[in-house]
Amino acid sequence: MIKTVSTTPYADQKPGTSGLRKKVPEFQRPNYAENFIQSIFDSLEGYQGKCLVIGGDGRYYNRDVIQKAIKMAAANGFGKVMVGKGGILSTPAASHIIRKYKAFGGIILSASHNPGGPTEDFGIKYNIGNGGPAPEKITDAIYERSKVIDSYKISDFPDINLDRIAREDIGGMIVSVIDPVEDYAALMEELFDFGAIRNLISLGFRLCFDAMSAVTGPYAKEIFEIRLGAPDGSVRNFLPLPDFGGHHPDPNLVYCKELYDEMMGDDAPDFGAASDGDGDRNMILGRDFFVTPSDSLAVLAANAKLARGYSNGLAGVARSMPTSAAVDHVAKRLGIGCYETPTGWKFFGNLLDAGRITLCGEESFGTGSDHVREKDGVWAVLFWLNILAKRGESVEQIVRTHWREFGRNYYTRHDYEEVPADAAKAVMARVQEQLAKLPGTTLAERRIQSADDFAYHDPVDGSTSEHQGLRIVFADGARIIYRLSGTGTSGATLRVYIESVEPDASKQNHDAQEALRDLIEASLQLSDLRRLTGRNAPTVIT
Ligand code: VG1
Ligand code: CO
Repeated sequence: MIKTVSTTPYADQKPGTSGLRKKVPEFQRPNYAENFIQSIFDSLEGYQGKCLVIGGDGRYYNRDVIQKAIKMAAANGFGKVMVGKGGILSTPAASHIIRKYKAFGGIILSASHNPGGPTEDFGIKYNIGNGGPAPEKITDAIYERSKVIDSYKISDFPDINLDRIAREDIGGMIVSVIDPVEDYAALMEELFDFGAIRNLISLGFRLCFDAMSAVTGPYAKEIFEIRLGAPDGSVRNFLPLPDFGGHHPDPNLVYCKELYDEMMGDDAPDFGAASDGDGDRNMILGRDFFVTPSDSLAVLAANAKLARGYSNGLAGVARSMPTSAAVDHVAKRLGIGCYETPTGWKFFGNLLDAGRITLCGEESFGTGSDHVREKDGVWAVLFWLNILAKRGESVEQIVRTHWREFGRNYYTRHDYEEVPADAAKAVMARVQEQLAKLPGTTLAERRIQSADDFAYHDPVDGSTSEHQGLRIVFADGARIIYRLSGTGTSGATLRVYIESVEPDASKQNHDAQEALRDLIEASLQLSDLRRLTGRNAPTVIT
């Protein structure tokens, strides 16, 4: 039976960089999740009788919201729901399932790299039929709807058993509980040379993958250990836990310190990698060597032809604005298009759909291609393994050779987390008010060429997205960028991104923090950040 339940709107259901993210207790308020899900459905047209994919990263509250979403999909007239067993689907796997089965769209339950648990974060994101995050036109419509919603529809059948693979007709809708890994693993086998990687591993190459007690565990176990033959134990923290073992499932130098320390220590494996809560991020480490995500994108672009799925070369590449320009140098050499988009994967969708780009990435440990419409952690790891198997060199050798050939973009991001919103806004305002008079002046002994509030004009659909970060660009290619995070759930997170270009091979061996010291200091002075926030140091440096 279908029930129509009356409700009152919440004013704060504005999707951020990647869906709606809030603390679990906020999501547990009466009808909070229901309101948002109904607002999604109310913003869509033409889904009657079609298929909806539902899955999440296994965090606390995942199963509850999945049951609600299934019952609401039935009541709203979807013909079918495909849901991952155990409620599990990594974000890239969900994207693939949507595309492969030509679903109308999907609901992904995740707050990605944010911590999980009863008092931590939860999130809901809607993906469209191309498998990618809904574009701003839709997320804006969802938000508008959520502000006036007065009822939602839900079927009252019993909870679905999510723990066995089955297909049932319930309440006039097919519910199919699917293996979350199978289709995804098959896609990876098409794109990469598993034989070459298996061979590399059989010759003694040691890899270590940290799933951070999040969603990639089952994927990594199946792919790295079972299909590629890495010894048992190569995949760590492989059991998805509702609270990620109490950690931030964020693969960076701070939250994935154990793996990092191991990779920097004696007897380190040849290769280390990690992914985040929902499986779309990746961190790549070689023995005693950290690969900056921006460099990783550039290396993958330069070596793409070594992987089967990209042997015909690349149509073009794209990076988010704060990502370093390392990949631009590769695109130039290859003579292919290079696009600069705002932060967030939703901005790559049109370029991928239009066939303008094949690879894209973000500085925030996100890399992906046209195989799905999300960034993809395990995919990036396999791409690296494929290149390592084909080149027979170490991670460090490959990156250092790359720098010599294309120049090195020294890069760092400084995050100031949980800053009071007013203080963060004041920092942005302080920079904003100076933008107009900066071009032509000198800062950190470099001439400023341009300074603006980044606005993106989508070349495919003609839409414009404004206020995507404040950027200061120097004549020598260096940049300082200030941006407020759109994924945090407490206070504001201020991000400062700093980059310089070093074409001279004899000067490419410095530590990034050292090489960028003058620009970092200049960024603090220009924004008056220390005084306005009371912070003397960033929370996270990558
Ligand atoms: C951050 C990253 C951004 C990424 C987004 C979602 O956003 O900077 O590059 O696309 O997270 O990633 P923000 O607005 O906090 O800077 V995920 O893996 O959290 O879905
Ligand atoms: Co993520």
